[in-house]
Amino acid sequence: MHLALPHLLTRFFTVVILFSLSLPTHAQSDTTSTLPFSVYLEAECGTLGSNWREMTDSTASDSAYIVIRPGLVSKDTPPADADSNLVTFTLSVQEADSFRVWGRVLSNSPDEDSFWVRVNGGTWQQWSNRLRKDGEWIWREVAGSPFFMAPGTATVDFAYREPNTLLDKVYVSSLRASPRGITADALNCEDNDCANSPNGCSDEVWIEAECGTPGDDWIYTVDTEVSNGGYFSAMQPSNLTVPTATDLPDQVKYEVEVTETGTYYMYARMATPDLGKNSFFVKIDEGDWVDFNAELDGSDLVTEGFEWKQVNNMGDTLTFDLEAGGHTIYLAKREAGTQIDKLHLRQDTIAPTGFGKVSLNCVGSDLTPTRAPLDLRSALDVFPNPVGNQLNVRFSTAEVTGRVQLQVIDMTGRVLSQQSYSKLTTELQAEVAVDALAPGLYRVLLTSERGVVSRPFVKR
Ligand SMILES: [Ca+2]
Ligand SMILES: [Ca+2]
Repeated sequence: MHLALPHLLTRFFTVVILFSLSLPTHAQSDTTSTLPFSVYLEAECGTLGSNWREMTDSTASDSAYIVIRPGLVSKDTPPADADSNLVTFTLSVQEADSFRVWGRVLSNSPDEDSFWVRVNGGTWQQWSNRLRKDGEWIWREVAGSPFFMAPGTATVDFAYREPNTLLDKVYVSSLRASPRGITADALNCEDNDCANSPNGCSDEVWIEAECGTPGDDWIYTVDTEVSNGGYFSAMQPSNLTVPTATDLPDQVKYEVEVTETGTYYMYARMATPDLGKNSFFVKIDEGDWVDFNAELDGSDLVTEGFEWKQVNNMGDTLTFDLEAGGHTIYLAKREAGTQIDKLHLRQDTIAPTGFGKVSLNCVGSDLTPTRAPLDLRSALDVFPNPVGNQLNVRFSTAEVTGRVQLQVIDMTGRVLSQQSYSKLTTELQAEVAVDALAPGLYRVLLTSERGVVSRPFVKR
């Protein structure tokens, strides 16, 4: 079946193109991403416009939520694009990907259960479906999600629609798993983003365990209640023998950058399901392997859920003298089933809390087994190119059926228009009016359950 959709995008093209078109085209990946990214943001720690109120509630995450000032309603269209009307969340995206956005919301009435939401200043989405459940806090995915985001600073704006819809927390993730509960640590209440404020991170290193390069004996587990939505553990059987080589299947390798020469302690955010699953080996560069299997005083290493533990050598204090520059950390299996969420190097013995700061190592490794990569790029064709007034989009593959989102974005990743289709057969065809676009370079993006695929095009 061929779908012809002549008036697809015309009405959206009122957005002014603000950015120069000389930006490098390699800023966006043409293939499905393979690296996980997920962060929580407290609503009350966002940038709140003056029309928003922070309220307290012991059942909300961090005991606080936000709500629009009484009397403000904007049901048919978004309210005026003024700072006072918005709540803005800012985050650093390291790799182009399709990101799901969720909100933890509470509504008590069918006339009090909606917001407007947009990403990177793109099209406002009316989010008014399923926000209400018996006056309870619930996690729901916002309308229009997932959204494509390019590397760099990304923003998520909420604006009011109906009154008295409460927003507690926001979750942004490249993973499909649903957020749960309120225990996960939010990124935005303290200065926890090393990409946004590198000075605060200059004397320390943060490493997501699941973003290293693992051998075949490691398992990646998605868990939306741990840092970056996942952790590593080694497969059975355990191996208590100190390793004698590197790059073996039961090891994980991390390439890290240390910006300050100094003496470092290592911390691990980890969970020990039982006393037979509470140890691993670690080494840095050409150093000796360290047998980490006990608390610092030599007692049994036990955690309650995930906790930060100071890494030591069979109970003895351990430090690493590191020059500024690149280093390699190796992790090796000791007891299978020990769960490792995150690693941290710092120059004192103050244990981190929560998720710590955002790791910068979740880029660049094609080996991290997160989602099965599916390169659908050859299935997507856009023509003519360069284009004058009407762009033809053809997506031919039997691999993808179901809901498909078509977006036109500029070279900063800003969504200029979007439309959803139900792809029932092998081929989807759409005609996109682009006459309102300023001359320059753009990209068509198709998001499906199997991932993101994109093609650049030039508007004459
Ligand atoms: Ca909150
Ligand atoms: Ca993690």
